[in-house]
Amino acid sequence: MSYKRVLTVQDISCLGQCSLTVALPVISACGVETCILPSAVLSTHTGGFTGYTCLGLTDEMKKIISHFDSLGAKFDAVYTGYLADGNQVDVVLDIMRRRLGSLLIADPVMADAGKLYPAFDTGFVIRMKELCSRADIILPNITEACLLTGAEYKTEYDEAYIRGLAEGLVKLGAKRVVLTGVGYSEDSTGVAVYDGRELFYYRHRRISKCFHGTGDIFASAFTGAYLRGKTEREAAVIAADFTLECIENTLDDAGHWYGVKFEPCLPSLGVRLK
Ligand code: PXL
Repeated sequence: MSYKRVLTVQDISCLGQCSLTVALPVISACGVETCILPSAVLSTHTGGFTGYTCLGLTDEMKKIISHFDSLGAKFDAVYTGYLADGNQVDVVLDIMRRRLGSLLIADPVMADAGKLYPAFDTGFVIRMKELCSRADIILPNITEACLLTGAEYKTEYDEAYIRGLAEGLVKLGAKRVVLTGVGYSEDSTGVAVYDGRELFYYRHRRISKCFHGTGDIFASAFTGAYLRGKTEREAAVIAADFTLECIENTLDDAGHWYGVKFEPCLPSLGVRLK
């Protein structure tokens, strides 16, 4: 088996089961070496906790990149998630300009359910557009796709609307689009993969309760599976099924509101990748 190495750029939320505390175990469970470039340290994620602390690490990121470069470090892919501010887009672009990574997988983490996350404004959306325009694969949810393309956010839509979003994102410059949270009926959701020509759709059961961190679970499992040689479609299906399994494992615990209990599900990733 070829051994792959990814550099993931996202925050450390010390409590909250998202970003790096999800990406490290999930990608590692896929059998892929996971190097990290922390964008910020937060006490918790920003979705539902109040009074969180946040230390942006832009200056340190620049130093880390220079050191990596001096070592001749190379990564099969750079996978980006939550960035602390728009300036960090320049850091990611610098990683690619220095050719430390050959493939850029960008999850434009900034919004959900029609709303930007608390830390972001429209200036951040403009910077995220720039990042996505350079990416090989992007993994937005519908809210993020709307912000990136200027399309109207809808909760009910048809395939033409989803195709329009995917086309808009490819027009922006992204080579491939993996759109999450795409549901055409009340009891189902799914993922759409667009390669600039064909729109592939994978539908699965929808659980009405919303959980934080599931976008990071999906993007991490997708990245791990893709680096293990799965196609974009196969990786999207594996990631969607795994995310659903993690949500199902959390449903019976009403007190566990801030993330999903993904840890007991990690062994199934190896099985899914066989
Ligand atoms: O799961 C996405 C995410 C990552 N990191 C931080 C967040 C969020 C979503 O709210 O707040 C800090």
